[in-house]
Parts: sequence; C-alpha cells; structure tokens
Amino acid sequence: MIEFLYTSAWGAFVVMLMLQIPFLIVFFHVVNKKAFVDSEPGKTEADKYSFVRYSWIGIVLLAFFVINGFSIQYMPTIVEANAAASGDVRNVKVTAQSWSFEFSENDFKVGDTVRFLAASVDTVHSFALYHPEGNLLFTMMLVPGTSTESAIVHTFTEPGEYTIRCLEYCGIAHHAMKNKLTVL
Ligand SMILES: [Cu+2]
Repeated sequence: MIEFLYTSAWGAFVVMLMLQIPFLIVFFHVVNKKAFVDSEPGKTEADKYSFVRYSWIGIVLLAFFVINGFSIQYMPTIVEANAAASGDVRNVKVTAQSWSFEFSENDFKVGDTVRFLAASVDTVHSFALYHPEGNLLFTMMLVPGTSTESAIVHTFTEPGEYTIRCLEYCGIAHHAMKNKLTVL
C-alpha cells in the first residue's frame, strides 16, 4: 500500500484525492447551508465556539502527529541514519560530468543498501534514479566545488535495469545525460 502511494503515479493521484475530497465536501456543505438552507446570521452561542475551535485544533494536531509519526521513517535523513546504524551499507562514488555519470562500482544486487556519494566536477547536475518501470525514486542536486559529496541511501528491492538521469539543465546535451544501472 505504502509502496503504491509512494512509487506510482496512481498513488500520487489517490493521495491528492485524499486531500481534496474531504475539503470539497466540507466546503460545499458550508456554502450550501449558508446560501440556501439557513442564510440568516449564525445562531451558535458565543461560549460554544471555543469547543468547536479547540476540537478543530485537536483534530489538526492529532493528524499532524499521526501522519508524521508514520511517515518519518521514509525521510532520507532517517533512512540514512538507520542504514548507518545497521552497518551493511555500501559506499558507491558517482562522478557527474557533462554529460555522463561514472560509478566506482557497478555490481548491484537485490537487497543491497547503497549510499551514493555523488559529486559534479564541472557544472550543476543532478543524480536521479528511475525504477525499471519508469517512476522516479529520488533525485539530488550536485553542485560543483563543495567539500563533501551529496549523499543518499537507497535499498534496491527489485531487479532490473534502472536509469540514471540528470534533472538539472546543464547544457546542449543535457537530455542525453543518462546511464543504465543493472540490479541482479
Ligand atoms: Cu543536465
């Protein structure tokens, strides 16, 4: 389910509907009520407003903590920290140069947790990894001249031919700046 929401276009669409539909229902309910059903000034007593107000704040706070609690494990910094703690993470250097990528290692297997340490040697590029089915798994910007590489940890869960692309416009052959990465 989480996989579907995070990695497919239909998942993104469902998330969008999940956010939009409750809002639209409440919106049209309020508009309909005030425009047609009861268009007079509100009859709620003043001291009852605070209950409604605190209830709403309570719902929002609850949603905030629950959603963050469940999704925090997918944040890149948390993924990185977990991988570092478990110890079995491979460091792979990636060098980006107009207009190709070079890898320090090329043998990837399903289950590998890889820390991509990427740097650009000339201009601003990005390092984007695409799943064999075409969806974007992550992208990170590579700025030349920095003292440390840009790092991201990724665990390969499926075999296939992944595509690396640059997603920052970097010159005349930017569109051709892509490599293949095979996971066995
Ligand atoms: Cu580019």
